[in-house]
Amino acid sequence: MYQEEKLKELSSKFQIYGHFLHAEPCKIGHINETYTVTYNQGGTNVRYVHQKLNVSVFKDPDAVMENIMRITTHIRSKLESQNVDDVTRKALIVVPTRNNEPYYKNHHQECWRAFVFIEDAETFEAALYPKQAYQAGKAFGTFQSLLSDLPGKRLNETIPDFHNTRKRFTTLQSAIQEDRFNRAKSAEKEIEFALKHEPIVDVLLKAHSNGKIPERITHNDTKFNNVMLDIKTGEQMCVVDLDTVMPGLVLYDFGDMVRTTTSPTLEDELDLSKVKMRMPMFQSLARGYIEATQSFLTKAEKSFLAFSGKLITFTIGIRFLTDYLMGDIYFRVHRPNHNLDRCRTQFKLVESIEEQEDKMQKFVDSI
Ligand code: GN1
Ligand code: MG
Repeated sequence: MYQEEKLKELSSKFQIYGHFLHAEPCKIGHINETYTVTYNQGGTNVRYVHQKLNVSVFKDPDAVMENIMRITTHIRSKLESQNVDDVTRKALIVVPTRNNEPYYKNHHQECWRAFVFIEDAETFEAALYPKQAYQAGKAFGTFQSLLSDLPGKRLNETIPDFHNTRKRFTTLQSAIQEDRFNRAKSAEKEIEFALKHEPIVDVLLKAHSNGKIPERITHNDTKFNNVMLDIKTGEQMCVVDLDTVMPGLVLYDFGDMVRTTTSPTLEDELDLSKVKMRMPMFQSLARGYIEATQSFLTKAEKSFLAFSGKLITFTIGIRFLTDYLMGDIYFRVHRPNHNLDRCRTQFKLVESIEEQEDKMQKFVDSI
């Protein structure tokens, strides 16, 4: 997958004027292809991120990059006007091409972009202690808050109906019916679990269509590994992976934070006995998020926070299950049955949330 020549070629396309030294693939993420690239600039090593956008998932790269340019510029100018220090690590910086375009398309029709590498920051697959969960809540809450006054037209929907659980459920139903790879038999229990949960599918969609909860600008992929934490202080610096930032419900964001910060395990953990929703993580996450969003979060939105963890974990679970049944065409897989394993982990977490949902709800109500 890693082609050094290709990356070298890229270095002359962006407004980066150093000498290419080396590149390392970044192994996280199921969709795009990402590299950390080191350049020599007059004797000093500087790093950038080069990333190939997956255009079969993001079908309109211009729309994606238009959003990202608007978002990052807005956040940066807001932080600068507030005299915040260290702005280069608190807002992602897109490096334009030498023709001043936000991305470069090569002769294979691949879309590449470049970002300034955020130094002295790290990411984790799962939260190690509550302070990290607090920082995750704060990071995405702050991000939403910074974008709450983005001027101009509505952001582009880079993937329409991305978190529409009803649509995801319908797609699963047809994948079960078609069973093109003869895999439904091996996922009987998971299919049963999914179908049994149909009653939760429309809850947030209804609350939104009834006008109970508003559309806002949301991140939509709030995995814990998208939060950059300062290596020395552990404080959140910024969030990355902005391709799905678009109009959405804040509950989708909070739900995916619950999914990815509260269990000690990886998303594809095989030992399901280790998968659980840890209450102290949830409490810190909720506290960090509610503190950062107090300027806009409504009572109605807050009332769904605990539920959203279950819903989004379920939704990602059925997306993995659907992809397993459809022959692994969407999420990158690294072993046989990988998507089924991922689905099992999600459903186990849903069960753990269900066991503790009342307590989660009570906690949120108490702040
Ligand atoms: C994908 O590639 P990555 O890890 O950033 C997916 C998310 C899922 C996630 C599950 C565009 O994100 O929606 O929650 O995998 N992104 C897209 O790990 O589908
Ligand atoms: Mg992503």
